[in-house]
Amino acid sequence: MKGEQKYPEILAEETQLGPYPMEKLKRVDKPTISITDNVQRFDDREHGFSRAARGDYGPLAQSEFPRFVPKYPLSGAQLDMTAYLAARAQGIEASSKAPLPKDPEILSRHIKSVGYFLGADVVGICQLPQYAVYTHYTSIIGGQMEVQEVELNHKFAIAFVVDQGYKTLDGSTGHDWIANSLSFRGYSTCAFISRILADYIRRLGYPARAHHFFDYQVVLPPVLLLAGIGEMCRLGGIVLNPFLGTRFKAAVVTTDLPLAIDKPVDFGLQDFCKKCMKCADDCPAKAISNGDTVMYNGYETWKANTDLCSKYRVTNQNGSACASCIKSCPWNKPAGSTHDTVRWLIQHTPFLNDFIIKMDDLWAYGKQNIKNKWWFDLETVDDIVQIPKTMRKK
Ligand code: B12
Ligand code: SF4
Ligand code: SF4
Repeated sequence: MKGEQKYPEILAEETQLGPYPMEKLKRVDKPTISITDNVQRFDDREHGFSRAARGDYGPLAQSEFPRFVPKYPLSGAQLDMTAYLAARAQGIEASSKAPLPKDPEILSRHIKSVGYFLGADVVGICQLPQYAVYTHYTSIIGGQMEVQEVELNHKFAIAFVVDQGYKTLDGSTGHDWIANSLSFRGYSTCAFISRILADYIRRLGYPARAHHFFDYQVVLPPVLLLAGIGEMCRLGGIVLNPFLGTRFKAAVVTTDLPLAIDKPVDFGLQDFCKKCMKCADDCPAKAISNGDTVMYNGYETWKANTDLCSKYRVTNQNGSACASCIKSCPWNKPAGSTHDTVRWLIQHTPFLNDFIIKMDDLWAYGKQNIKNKWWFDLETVDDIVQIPKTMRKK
């Protein structure tokens, strides 16, 4: 087009944009689980945390709900900052559109590069499916809680994830005092990145909204799946990435900026999860299915008992929340050539999967590595920080 700015070729090349070689994964037209045309939208007042807060899981879960994050000083500090970002209004787009290149591929590679520049570990883009939009959500703008009906018609969803931290999880049991800080490492960084990314797109003249912890109008796992971040896994309707396992938190920015979309990925996880039960065996709440996939709400999933998980995470007296299923998963590994070879084998030689799972046990992966424990075990009770009751010597 006359007068259109030319951009360096690099924006259109298939080079690796982020820290992991996502561009090398096999792409498929449809996700590796079945999804029908009959998936119903969900009301955010009915998920596990809302139910714990209103007393559906009994008086202990209800009274613990407001303190299960801030009872550990580090996750309390992370929660405060995340809540501060969530309470900010999201704003409207600039009155004129920036002179951007017309090619959606270039725009997508640019937007992904912005995500990586800001600190995301994996970024993908898909069309926003309406079934992933909540029917209602609880807004906390300006500190006021208010239930609102959701109408969100943005065409695209930019999905990204942030690592919860391999080394720290390695030093943790998975359900101790640091567990919630691992979650909030992801949540706080996701809030920061998604708010900046959405604001940037609005400054280019296009509508955009950030969806992150405390301020979601979207259920994230189906969006992560369609954006090619990973495949659905045994944990039950959540996504596993081949380079991070499930050791991440995610956020989404929805927008009408005209973007090119990614395809879902297939790295052989469905067969692997069928044979591997490590997360189900290690879950302290016995919330993860060790059976086959089932059809639920119009899609195929390993249905977890989310009531048991929610109750356990909120009432855990030996720590703050839980990440045991993330820790024990054989895909929870650091980057490196040995692990890259195993990733390749799983995709290309599935008959070796049983052997790979046995080797993972033999090498004691998934056990606590005390050498990597760097934090203090502390619990705040009535404003006093103390050694947790459950850890005091009798
Ligand atoms: C509430 C909540 C929970 C609650 C209760 C969940 C529930 N079902 O009520 C509990 C405490 C159990 C929980 C636990 C965990 N959670 Co959680 N949780 C959420 C939250 C805030 C809301 C989800 C929700 O509304 N569920 C209610 C309804 C929709 O549940 P459902 O019908 O059973 O559907 C679930 C899945 O089947 C899938 N899904 C929904 N619709 C569709 C449609 C299709 C087509 C498909 C394929 C899937 C799918 O998403 C739902 C996830 O709960 C989301 C954030 C978000 N906005 O998505 C994070 C979220 C799903 N959790 C996340 C994680 C990582 C965890 C944990 C691993 C904890 C941890 N230490 O990090 C565990 C895993 C437990 C497990 N076995 O799955 C991540 C998942 C990212 C990913 N890998 O996909 C999210 C997206 C948070 C984030 N910002 O990153 N969680
Ligand atoms: S977070 Fe903990 S309780 Fe919940 S499914 Fe995972 S291991 Fe089980
Ligand atoms: S522990 Fe095994 S079964 Fe569970 S999600 Fe990881 S690979 Fe799948």
